[in-house]
Amino acid sequence: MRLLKKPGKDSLLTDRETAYMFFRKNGIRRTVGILLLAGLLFLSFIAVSSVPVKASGQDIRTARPSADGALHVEGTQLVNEKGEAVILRGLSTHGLTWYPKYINDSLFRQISEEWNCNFIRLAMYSELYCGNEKEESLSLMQKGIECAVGADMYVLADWHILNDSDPNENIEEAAAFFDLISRQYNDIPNILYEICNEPNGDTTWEDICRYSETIIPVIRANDPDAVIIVGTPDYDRILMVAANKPLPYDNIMYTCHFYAASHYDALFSELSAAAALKIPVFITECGISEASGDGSIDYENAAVWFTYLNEHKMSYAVWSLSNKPEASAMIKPWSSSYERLEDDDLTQTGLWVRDLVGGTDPSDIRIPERKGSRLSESSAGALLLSAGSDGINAIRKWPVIALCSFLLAGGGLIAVIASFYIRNRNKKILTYDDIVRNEEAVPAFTLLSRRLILLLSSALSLIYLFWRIVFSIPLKYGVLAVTVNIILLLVELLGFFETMLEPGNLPALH
Ligand code: IDC
Repeated sequence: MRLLKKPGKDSLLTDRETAYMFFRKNGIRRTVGILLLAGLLFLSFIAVSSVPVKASGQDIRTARPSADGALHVEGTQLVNEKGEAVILRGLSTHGLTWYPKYINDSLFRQISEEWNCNFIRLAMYSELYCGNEKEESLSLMQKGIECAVGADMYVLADWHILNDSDPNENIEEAAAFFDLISRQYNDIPNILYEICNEPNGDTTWEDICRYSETIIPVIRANDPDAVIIVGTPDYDRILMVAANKPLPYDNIMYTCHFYAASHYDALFSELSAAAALKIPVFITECGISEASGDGSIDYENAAVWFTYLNEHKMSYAVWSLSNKPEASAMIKPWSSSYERLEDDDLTQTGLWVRDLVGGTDPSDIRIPERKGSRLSESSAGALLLSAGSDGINAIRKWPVIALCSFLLAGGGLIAVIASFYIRNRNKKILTYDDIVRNEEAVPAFTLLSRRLILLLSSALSLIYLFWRIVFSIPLKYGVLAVTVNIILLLVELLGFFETMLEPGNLPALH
C-alpha cells in the first residue's frame, strides 16, 4: 500500500487513512456527489469521443427504393420521386458467370445493411451472353436483380461490352436482352440500365448514338421513365463528345470510368469539363487499382477522385465484388465465404471500399495494413492464377478432407483387418499371388479359374484406369491441380503395369 505524508505532520498515512480523512472532512453526501459528478463527466467524455466524425458526403441522401421510389434525372442530377438529389454508392460485381456465388440474398443484404451500399451493378459480359453462356448469364442477371430488390438496393443491368469493342456488333442480342429485362422488371423502382459498358477501339460517338437510338426506344417501350446510362468512346474516357452532342432523350446519363492508380489529371479534366457543360454523369465503374484491374493501389488519388464525386453528388460503383487474385478484387483469393464477408475475407481494397461506401470522408479512410506478402492478396502470381479461385479453395480445404477421410477409411480398414486376423489367426491367409500363381495354395482352383481371376481383376483395373484418365483429371481446377493429379495417375499406371509384368503372374497365363 502506498504511503502518504500527513500534511504538516511527519507521520505517514496509508491511502485508506487519507480516504477516510477526506470522507470525514467532506461528509458522506458531498463525497458521493463529487464521485457521481466525476463519473458523469467521464461517461460523457467517452460518449463524445465515440461519436463518429461527420463525413463529407454524409449529408447527401442515401436513397433506398422503398423510400425514394424510381429515380429520374433532373439537369445533371439523379433525383428521387420527390425531386430531391440523391447519390447511389455501391459495388460492381465481376463477370456474373465467372463469380456466380457472390450473387445471393444474404451477401446482398449484408452489403446493403452493414456496408450501407444502396446500389449494385451486375456486370454481364455481352461476349459470353452472345457466346455459349446465354442462359446462365440471363438467370444470374435475374437472380441479381431479385436479390437487390430483397436487399432494398438500386440495381444496374450492365451489358458489359469489352472485347466486342463496338456495341453495334451484337446489337440484335442487346435489343432482345433489354426488351426481355425491361418487360420483366418495369414495375419495380430499383432498376437502371447500362446499355454498353465501355465502347473502345475505333468506336466513335456516332456509332454509340446509332446503337443507343435502337436500344433506348426498346427499353422505353416497356419502362418509359427508366434511367438509362450510356457509355462513351475509349473505355468511357471521352465525355466531351457526349457533352457536345447529347442524345435526344430524357433520363439519360453518360458514364466515365476511372482507376485511381492509372488516371490522373487528363481524365479528371475531361470529367470536370464535361460536368461543367452540364451533362449528367454516373460513374458506373471505377477502381482504386490500375486500369488493368491489378497492379498497385493509389489511395491518395482515390481520395481525390471520390471527394470530387461526393462534392458533385455523382453516383458510383466500385469494381469488383470478387475473389479474383488481382488488386481490384475486394475479397481475398482463398476466401471461401460467399454469403457473409468478415474482415478476414477482405483485401485491402475491400476494407477501403467498405469504409468509402459506408460514408467515411475519402481522405479520412485508414489505409489498411498489408498483412503478409503482396502475393497473398493480389497479383497473386502464376501459381495462384493458374490454380484459379476454385482451385485455391480446393487446395485450402484439401488437408481437412484428406485427414477426415484418412481417419475414417484408415480406422475402418484397421478394424476389418484386425477382426479378420483374430478370426483366422491360425490359418494361412491367401494372397493374390497365391490365387493366380500357386497351384498348391488352393487345389480346387484349376488353371482356367486362376486365369479367369487374373483376367477379371486386370479388366476391372483397366476400367478403373479408363475412368481415371478420362473423367477424373480436374481440368477446371487449374494447372497445379492437374499436374499433381497426373503425377498420381502415373504412379497408379506404373503399379498396374508392374502387376501385369510381375514374372510370377505370367505362368498363370501359359
Ligand atoms: C477486368 C477484370 C479482369 C478480367 C478483365 C477481362 O478485372 O479480371 O480478366 O476485365 O475481362 C474495365 C472493364 C472491366 C475490367 C476492369 C479492370 O470494364 O471488365 O475488368 N476495367 O481491368 N474497364 C477499365 C478497367
